[in-house]
Amino acid sequence: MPFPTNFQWGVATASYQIEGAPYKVGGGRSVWDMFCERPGAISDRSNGDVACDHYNRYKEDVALMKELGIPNYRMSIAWPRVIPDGVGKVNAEGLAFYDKLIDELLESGIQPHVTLFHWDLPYELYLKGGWMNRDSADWFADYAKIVVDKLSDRVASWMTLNEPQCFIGLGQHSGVHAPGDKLNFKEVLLAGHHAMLAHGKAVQVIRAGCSKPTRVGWAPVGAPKIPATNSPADIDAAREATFTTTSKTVWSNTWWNDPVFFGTYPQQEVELFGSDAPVPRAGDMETICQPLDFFGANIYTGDIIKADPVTGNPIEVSHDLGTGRTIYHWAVTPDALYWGPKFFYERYGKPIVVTENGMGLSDWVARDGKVHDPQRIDYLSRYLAAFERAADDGVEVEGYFQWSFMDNFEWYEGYKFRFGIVHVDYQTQVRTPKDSAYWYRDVIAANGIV
Ligand code: GCO
Repeated sequence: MPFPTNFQWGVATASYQIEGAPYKVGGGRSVWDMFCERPGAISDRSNGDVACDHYNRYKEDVALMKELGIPNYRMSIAWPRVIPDGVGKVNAEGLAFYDKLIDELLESGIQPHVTLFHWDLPYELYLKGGWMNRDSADWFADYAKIVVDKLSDRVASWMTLNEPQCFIGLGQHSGVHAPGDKLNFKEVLLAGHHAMLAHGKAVQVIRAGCSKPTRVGWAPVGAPKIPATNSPADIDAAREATFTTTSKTVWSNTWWNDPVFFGTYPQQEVELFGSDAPVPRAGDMETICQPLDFFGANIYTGDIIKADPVTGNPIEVSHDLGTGRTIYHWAVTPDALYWGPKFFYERYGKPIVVTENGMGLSDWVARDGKVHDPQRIDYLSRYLAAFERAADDGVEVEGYFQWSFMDNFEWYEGYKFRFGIVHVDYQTQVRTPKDSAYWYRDVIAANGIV
């Protein structure tokens, strides 16, 4: 059995995607509230005002998690719910919501894994420049301290930022996520630098504020490359492609993880980005590079790479014609959960936590009252088999968080794309565990795929 006995099986969600009631009892506005008001920004014209109404139904949701035998829950905190203006006055009622939620989880035997930032930046901070403002690192550290002081007596697992590639890249470069900006590349990288500083400062706050043993990490996009064949040349090419970047893009593994784990920006990208690359101030890289306990990554798919027969250089090749696709049209590539953990473990040397993995579909309640999602079961079982193989090959694996516990607000796709193992009827808020939820319960009980 390659998964260790203390392996963390879990599910993941994020505040804006499930909670609803963003302004309830004193909460503030986030950039996602702003973005959703923009005509055309969200494909079904929806927003997170109600979402899964988790704010009001958290007890029911936790009870369902317990019933489904889920021992670990990755959740995030809405910064503007806790500090409506992002800095300054704390909204006691907002903080109390998370306090009650954590108690409810622990009373149900479920360990909370808290992400401090899953994209709902306070709107008031956006007006001050958001991540473009170097002070954002301190704003975030101050917010982290409020949360850590309140919850760290009970929360022993923390993640700072979710997917900087997305909230910086999609949020401020391509503009398809909140706040919807299209900055030039130099400014994008500057915002990213500040986000990494925020990460480092938050890690310091967590370490200083926690009295009991605590695991700390972050949850970037993990974009592994998959070798086209098992030839050593293709494997080397895939490894090289996983850790290099060929254009001015933030879709990089190394741009974000090298500073955080090694304290340096990757030289190859610094050269490629030229004068767009940020110039760190004295001490910045030391602040960014705080000791972390695990390598977290959200992994959904991977590109296929082979070695150029003459030069050996990586070349991207198409997925096989007719390859299975998720509702986002992401290729179904289970080997991403073999090669990703393997390459990341080789380079960064930390135990791997898959902080997200799952399949978006458009599923519905069938005439028999159940939700049949055989494709999701097949997807998850293939990916888990690959992860298990990585463990078998000596990769230290610490946890796996399925995205997502329940259907929710899927950003610019609104409520059309469903990632849950629990179906949510948005008219009635009725939750229906899908077939995959019962399947996952059995996987967890067996500590591996069944
Ligand atoms: C992500 C996000 C999730 C998405 C999921 C599916 O980190 O991209 O963490 O919020 O909903 O990945 O797209």
